[in-house]
Amino acid sequence: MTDAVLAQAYLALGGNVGNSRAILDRAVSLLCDGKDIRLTARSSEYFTPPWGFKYQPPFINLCIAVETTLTPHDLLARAQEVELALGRDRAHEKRWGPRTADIDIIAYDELTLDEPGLILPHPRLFERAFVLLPLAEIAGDRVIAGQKLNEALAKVDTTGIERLPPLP
Ligand code: A4P
Ligand code: MG
Repeated sequence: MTDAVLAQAYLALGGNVGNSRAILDRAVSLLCDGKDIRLTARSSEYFTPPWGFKYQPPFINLCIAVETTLTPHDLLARAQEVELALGRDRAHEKRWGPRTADIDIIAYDELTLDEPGLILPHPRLFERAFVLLPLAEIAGDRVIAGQKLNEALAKVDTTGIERLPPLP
């Protein structure tokens, strides 16, 4: 990986179908191949109550920081390839419903983008404790859309979220 045009991005991963911890671990490995995308930080995994559509199993969530030579669109395409490789079936799922692996780009450098297929920073970031908690663990002092993540975290309800110990 050359460091000519390196961007820093944050990604949020979540899943609630199958062995989510193993699936998300695989997602991180597939995504961060060390060539176009290099992992620089990884949060703990969290057990989180379902948000949005409540009648579904709890999720496992985590966040990662990466350095990448990919454009934001190519990074999203890569994330969607990994979702697919891990068995995500967009055609048969409901919005905010169960899924094997969901990968959202939370921020890409200081870029703001508002396109039908890609919005940056992620538009629902500040409503989601299941993203803010792991993200603040690895980037609490980072400011996104004018808000420090630690301060944004203090404003959301984290009831029911549990930080999981690392797997042996
Ligand atoms: N898209 C636009 N901007 C972005 C971005 N910054 N990152 C577009 C990723 N994708 C982005 O995504 C729909 C489309 O959003 C993509 O095709 C992409 O072009 P999707 O993954 O199918 O998402 P969605 O379910 O329709 O909506 P959304 O708001 O992205 O929801 P999530 O986060 O995917 O919702 N509860 C807990 N506790 N933990 C979870 O992880 N996840 C969901 C799923 C619901 N409840 C949850 C969790
Ligand atoms: Mg998504």
